[in-house]
Amino acid sequence: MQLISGKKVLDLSSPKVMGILNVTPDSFSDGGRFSDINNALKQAENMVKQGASILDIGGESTRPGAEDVSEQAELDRVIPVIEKIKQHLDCWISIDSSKAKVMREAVNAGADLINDVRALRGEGALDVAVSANVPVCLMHMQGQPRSMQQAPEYADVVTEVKRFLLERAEVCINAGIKKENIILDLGFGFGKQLKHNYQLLAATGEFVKLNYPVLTGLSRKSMFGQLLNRDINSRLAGSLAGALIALQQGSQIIRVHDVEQTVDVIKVLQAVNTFTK
Ligand code: 7PM
Repeated sequence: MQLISGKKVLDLSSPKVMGILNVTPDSFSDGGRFSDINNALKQAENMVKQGASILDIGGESTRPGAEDVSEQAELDRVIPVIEKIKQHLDCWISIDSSKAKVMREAVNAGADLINDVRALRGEGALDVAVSANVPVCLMHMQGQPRSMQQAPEYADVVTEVKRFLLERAEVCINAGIKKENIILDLGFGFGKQLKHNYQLLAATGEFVKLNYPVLTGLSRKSMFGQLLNRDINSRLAGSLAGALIALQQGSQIIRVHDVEQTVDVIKVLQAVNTFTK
């Protein structure tokens, strides 16, 4: 399995790490400042050095409980960072946005992949993704970021998430997105109770069987905070355990803050496979 974007190829026969790039600007800034951009570039260089194949760049609008960020603010934060990284690094760049205009401008600025937690349901997003002709990550979310964690319910979370993702994939294919350009994401923490997150994690292999690459985003999430009673900065062990569980079931892309440690986990798993051949 591989992803192709323009001249770039990402081989998924071994798992790849997507590093989360924090582009929250310094206080009183909407982004675009020299210090914000150079800070982002330093983080980016570091993550690529540690083994990230993809950098996911987002302007904060999709965070659970978050207020919406204006389109212009998102553009101001994200576009200069994409341009800068494009100049200096040859990793894949992912734009984490649900807004059509942000996606379009990001791809024009050099983004290789669209990561949309709303699975291209926003106004104009599907059309932009079709024209952009780059891989897209479709994520499951129940409800809207602001309210989605208020007692989400499912009869059967695995069945419902699977049905949603397959339906969105079909809509995308019918609109003109190539099947090989679609990545699925179970959407940990997005309208899910603790039990739902763990039921989905255990069912990752069922999603892998659908024959789309599966992206797993667990890093530092509250499914570890709640379970382990750890605050946001003490969830590394939980996140690595979760990553390994997803990797063992065949998830091809792991989206994380802690690139170096996640790469080590992948290498340990690969050693088990290599030395038992
Ligand atoms: C606060 C809570 C801040 C949660 C940020 C988050 C995913 C994503 C996010 C994911 C994909 C985070 C989340 N999570 N995109 N964007 N998959 N594809 O932990 O799981 O970064 S935002």
